[in-house]
Amino acid sequence: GTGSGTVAAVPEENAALFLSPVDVGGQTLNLDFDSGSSDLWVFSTELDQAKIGQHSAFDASKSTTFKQMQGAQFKISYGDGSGAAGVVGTDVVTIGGVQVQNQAIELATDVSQSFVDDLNTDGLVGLAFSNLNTVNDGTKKTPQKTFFDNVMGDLDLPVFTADLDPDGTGVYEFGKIDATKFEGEMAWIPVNATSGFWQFPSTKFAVGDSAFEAFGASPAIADTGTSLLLVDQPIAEAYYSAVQGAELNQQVGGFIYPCNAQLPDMSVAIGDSYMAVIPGNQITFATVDQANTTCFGGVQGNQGAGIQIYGDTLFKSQFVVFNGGNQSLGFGAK
Ligand code: 0ZP
Repeated sequence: GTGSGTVAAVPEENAALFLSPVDVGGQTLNLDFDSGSSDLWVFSTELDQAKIGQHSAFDASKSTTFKQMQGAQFKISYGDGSGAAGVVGTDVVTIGGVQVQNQAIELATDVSQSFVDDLNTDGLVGLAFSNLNTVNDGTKKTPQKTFFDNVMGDLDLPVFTADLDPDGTGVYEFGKIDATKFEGEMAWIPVNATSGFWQFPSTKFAVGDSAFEAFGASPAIADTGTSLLLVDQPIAEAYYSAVQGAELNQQVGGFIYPCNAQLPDMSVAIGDSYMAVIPGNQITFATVDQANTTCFGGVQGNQGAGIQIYGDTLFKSQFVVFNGGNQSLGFGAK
């Protein structure tokens, strides 16, 4: 077996995303680990040089282990409107010492402008369930396995863990649970994987000390590829009604408030019995003006999307285990 492995999660764009070095056929790329999608795609030399710019791009002709997958294509669009499309092959992929011999690698022949502009991200590693993978043979879907699906059976434990740091470099680990990284007992919750996401119920919340139940709250998913904590709109409204001077600003696209406001903690239920607490002082996501007087929160509404997306705002205060064996999530405060 492969055992286990550790790889850095380096913050980029004011910690709006995290990048990790990944070896594809002997070439190192900086990829965004995304538990909200299931495609491993990379900038490739098949892209226009103008779009590659300063990115590292995978050159299949320089890899002795790359095999093309005849006729296979991929096309993915993300929640934020960005996307990529291209051709497909397999190669040896190594992450933190953990290796997969025949990993499906999707080579972008086109990427949306946001990826051109984001100079550090060379692609994504999808870590949701493999049924969401977008590879097709030109006629029908032919979903390929994610890196985690491929390596799971070789790991000491069928898990990967996310330990994103609120103000520095964190780690992703495969095959082990480092119990020194969180406090107390881990809370486990089964996931409903039929949607392809790491999905679980979350119907209780607290703003500071005042707890409430939101009957009919949308299911939540654990998504390392989303920067913010996106809760049902009424929950976000309840949170910001406790913040002096907060308002929903359509131009900015979310709730803003004076940067000198005291932010209450936000707690979200993970299943029935565990409340994950995000400290108020970790909720400011960014400033929105030159003078740094107006701030944009890391908790925002999902604008009626019908799903709550728990992104990096949550991962910065929680150590999270993704267990592919019994399909569950483990949460520990840190
Ligand atoms: C992000 O969180 C962006 C940042 C971002 C986007 C939009 C509005 C924002 C407002 C405030 C703050 C951040 C915002 C990530 C990001 C950060 C920094 C620089 C970036 C430069 C370019 C592009 C993205 C940057 N995006 C989420 C997202 O789409 C927004 C979102 N999430 C909407 C849910 N709904 N994340 C995807 C991975 C991204 C893609 C990774 C772009 C970075 C590059 C997925 O995790 C989302 C997932 C949605 C699903 C869970 C409902 C998805 O689209 N999966 C694809 C599957 C296709 C379903 C089969």
